[in-house]
Amino acid sequence: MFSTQAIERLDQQAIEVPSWAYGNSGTRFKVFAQAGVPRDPYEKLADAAQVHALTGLAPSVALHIPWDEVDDFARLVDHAESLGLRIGTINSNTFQDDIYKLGSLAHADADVRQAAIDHHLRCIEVMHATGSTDLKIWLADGTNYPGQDDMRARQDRLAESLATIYERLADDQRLVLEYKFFEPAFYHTDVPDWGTSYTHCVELGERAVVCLDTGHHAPGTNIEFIVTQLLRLGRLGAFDFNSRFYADDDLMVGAADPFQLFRIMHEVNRGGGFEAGSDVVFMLDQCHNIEAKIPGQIRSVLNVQEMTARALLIDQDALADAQGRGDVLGANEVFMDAFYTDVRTALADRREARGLPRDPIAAYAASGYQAEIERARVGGTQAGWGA
Ligand code: AOS
Ligand code: MN
Repeated sequence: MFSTQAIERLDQQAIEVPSWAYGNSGTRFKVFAQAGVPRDPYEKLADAAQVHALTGLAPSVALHIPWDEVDDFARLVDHAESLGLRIGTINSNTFQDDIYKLGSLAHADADVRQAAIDHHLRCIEVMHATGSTDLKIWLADGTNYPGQDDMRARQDRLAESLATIYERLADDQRLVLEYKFFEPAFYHTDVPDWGTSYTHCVELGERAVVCLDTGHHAPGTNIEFIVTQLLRLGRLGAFDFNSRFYADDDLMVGAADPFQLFRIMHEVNRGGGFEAGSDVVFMLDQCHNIEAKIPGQIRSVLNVQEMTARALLIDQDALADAQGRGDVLGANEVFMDAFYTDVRTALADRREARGLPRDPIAAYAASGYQAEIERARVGGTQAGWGA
C-alpha cells in the first residue's frame, strides 16, 4: 500500500508524550482520581515507556517544571534511558503561583517579571541536566477587561523578558513560544496567535520558534494554512497535538476531527516536516480526565500515525497535475481518495514486521501492567496538576 519512502517516514515517526498526561486531571469542576496513577516523574516515565514499547512511536517525554522537579536529574535521565526513552521538551509554568495573577513575563511589576525570568533560568538548568534542547513557553498572561492594563506596554515588557531568557540558552537550545487566543485571560492574551508568536521569535533570533497547539484557535480556523506558513518561514518548532469540540479541552488528538489532522499532516509533508533534518517536534498536550491514561496515550499516537499514513498516500504527482490543469474536482478527488483509505490493517502489518503488537491497545490490556500499577502504587500522593 505504501511507497518505500512512506514506509521509511512511518518507521521513523516520533511523537513526544507529555508527562502530565499520566497524572490526574480534570476540569475546574472536578478532578477524578484514577487507580495506579504515578506518584512521581519516575513512575510517569515508566507509564510512558509502555506507550513506546507497544507502538514504537513515542521515544521521548516532555516534562513540566515544577511539576516534574526531582533532586537528581542525572538519575531521572538514567531511568529514562533504562526504559528506552529520552527527555524531550521542558515546559515552564508561570500560571500557578499567586504572584502571577496579573501576568508573568509581561507583568507591570519588575519583581514579578524577574521571578518569571528566574523560573525560566531554572528550566534552562534542567535542560542542561537532561540533555533537553527545547524550552517551551506558554503564558497565561493577558487581561480580562478593556483598559485593565496597557496592551502595548505589555508587549514591550514581554519582548524584553523573552530576550533575557533567550540570551541564556546554549547554541543548541531553542525557545519555543506557544500561542493561545483566550483562557485563562478572557479579554486579551499577550501571545494570542501565530503572528504574535512569530513576531517575537523573529525579534529574538533564529533559535526562537513557534509552537502550534491545535486546540488554541477560534472555531473554523484553517490550522493547516498556519502550518504551511510557519514551515515556509522556517519557524514551526513544535506541535502540541490534542483536539477540541468547543474550547481548549485537551481531548485526544484526532478524536474531534480526523480530517483536520489529515490536512495538517499533508501540509507537514508538503512543507518538509517529515524530511531527515527537520526539527519539528510532534508533541501531544493532552489530559485524560475520564478515560484510562495509558490506553488514551496509545490511542492518541496511533491516531497521529494513521492520519500521517493517509497523508503520505496522497498521489503527489496526480495532485500536482490536476492542480496545474486547474482541475478543481480532480485535485479534490485525489486528496479525498487518500483520506478515505483505511490504513489500519497495513499499519498493523507494518507493526508486526517491526516486532510490535498488531493491536497495541489489546496488547496493553493483556499485559497485566495496569493491574500491577494499581496494586503497587498505593500510598503517597498521586501526580496531578499541582505536581
Ligand atoms: C495551555 O493551555 C497550554 O496548552 C500549555 O501547553 C500548558 O503548559 C499545558 O497544557 C500543560 O497544562
Ligand atoms: Mn499546549
